[in-house]
Amino acid sequence: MTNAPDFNLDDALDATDDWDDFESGYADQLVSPDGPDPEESELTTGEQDLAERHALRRVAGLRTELEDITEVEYRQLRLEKVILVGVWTTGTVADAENSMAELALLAETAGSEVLDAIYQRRQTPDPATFIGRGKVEGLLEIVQASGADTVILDGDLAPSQLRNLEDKLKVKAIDRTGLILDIFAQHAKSKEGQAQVELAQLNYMKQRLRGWGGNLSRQAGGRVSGGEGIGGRGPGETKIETDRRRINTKIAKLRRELKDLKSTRETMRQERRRHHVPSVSIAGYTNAGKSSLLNRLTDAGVLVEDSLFATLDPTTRRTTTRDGRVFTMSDTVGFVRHLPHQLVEAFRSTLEEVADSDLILHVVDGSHPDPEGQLAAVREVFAEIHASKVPELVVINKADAADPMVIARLLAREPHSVVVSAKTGEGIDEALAAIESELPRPSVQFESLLPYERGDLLNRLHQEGEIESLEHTGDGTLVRGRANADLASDLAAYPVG
Ligand SMILES: Nc1nc2c(ncn2[C@@H]2O[C@H](COP(=O)(O)OP(=O)(O)OP(=O)(O)O)[C@@H](O)[C@H]2O)c(=O)[nH]1
Ligand SMILES: [Mg+2]
Repeated sequence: MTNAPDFNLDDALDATDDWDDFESGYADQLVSPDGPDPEESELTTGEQDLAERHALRRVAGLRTELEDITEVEYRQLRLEKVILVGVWTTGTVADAENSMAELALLAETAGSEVLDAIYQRRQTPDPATFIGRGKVEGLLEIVQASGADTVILDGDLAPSQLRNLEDKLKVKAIDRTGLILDIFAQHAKSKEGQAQVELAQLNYMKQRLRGWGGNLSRQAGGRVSGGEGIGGRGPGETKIETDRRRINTKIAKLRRELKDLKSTRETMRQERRRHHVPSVSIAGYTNAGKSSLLNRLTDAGVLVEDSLFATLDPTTRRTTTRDGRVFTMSDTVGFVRHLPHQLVEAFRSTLEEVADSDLILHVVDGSHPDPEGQLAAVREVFAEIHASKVPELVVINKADAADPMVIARLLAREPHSVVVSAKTGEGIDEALAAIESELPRPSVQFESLLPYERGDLLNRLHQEGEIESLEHTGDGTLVRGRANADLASDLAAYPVG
């Protein structure tokens, strides 16, 4: 026995009570977008608001074509025709539709064509099939009528739920986590980024393997064969059929590699600390304009794209305040609601840099339908990576495209914020001034008379310290200002008078 799965698919299916025997006679009602879901009414006895609760709704006006991506990219990326499926448990209709719109963007970013999007109101997702079991029949008809080859579920599903859906629908079923992992796999460029994504994917697949018991190789359903499309990139499903042990070996190897890569970065970080160079991290929701802002603030020239998770590999630029103090500014991977835990774990060393910085520029897209939701989602990740203690300056971006009422609402809610447009340059000077005043200041006040042969100390002062006054005298340079403790102790060798 190379693997000892304690999971038995048949038992698991039995545990989903009447799944196999379930006779749905409701197909007609189910296809209608607002039809009731009689099968769930037993669960919610007394609830009369059935039409609302059980509606299998279509998301109105959802974009189904990749509008702003070129034909070439479109052909290259378009691998699947997908149907999005959500379960709406709490919140307003607008929340549910925003969530589905985001799922649609994610799917398009992964290269899919979204044919349809439906969601159902339920108290909790069905343990066997996520959406109500009766609704699966309706979904099957939509799948068949539209020619979809994949359904994407808006949630983090149990392996058995995905499996049940695949069995019923005869097409591939992917959850939100799998979709996001797939985008990361497509976008990772650096060695470290690729290793991080692969680690996250393997951890995700490892859990799925256990779920599928003896059937270790996940079969892609429908027209999509293994190795292609969402969930098939990266480590490659064809390679994982042997056993979990191979995955574990690979995970251990990746962890070692990542540790080595981390130590290189750690050295750089220590070097920066030794020289007391303050660091600023640009963080925020994906597509908020973080890379655009870095470009604006430092001429970094990094990739900007109207796509989710365009940036995966962090970029750090050395820059200076207008009075000449050196600091670094880094752009990093964007966050998203319910960022898969596997990714947070795998990207921990990248994210530690955010937690370790002196200031976080929290960029939020002021033109997004739910900027407050984005701020909250990002702060959840800050808490998870222990970055909540780092001073945060909120940068409300895309002022050129945002509703002034929304900007006013955000300003009232986030008093420590600046409003900018990385696109037009509006507010950038104010943002720079705010950043400069937030940077940690050298701690020691000093006054020295530096002999002219100590130009090196004067140089360091320009870079690491703050010079309040400087005068060239017959005996040397008379200089007064603030310096960090190290530099101040060197300067103390040259007291005035
Ligand atoms: N209208 C407008 N669009 C902007 C502004 N800033 C950025 N954008 C656009 O927003 C999209 C995303 O910009 P990026 O800078 O790539 O965003 P990001 O936060 O780095 O995104 P990821 O790396 O994908 O997480 C691009 O299409 C930008 O052109 C702005 O101030 N106004
Ligand atoms: Mg970016």
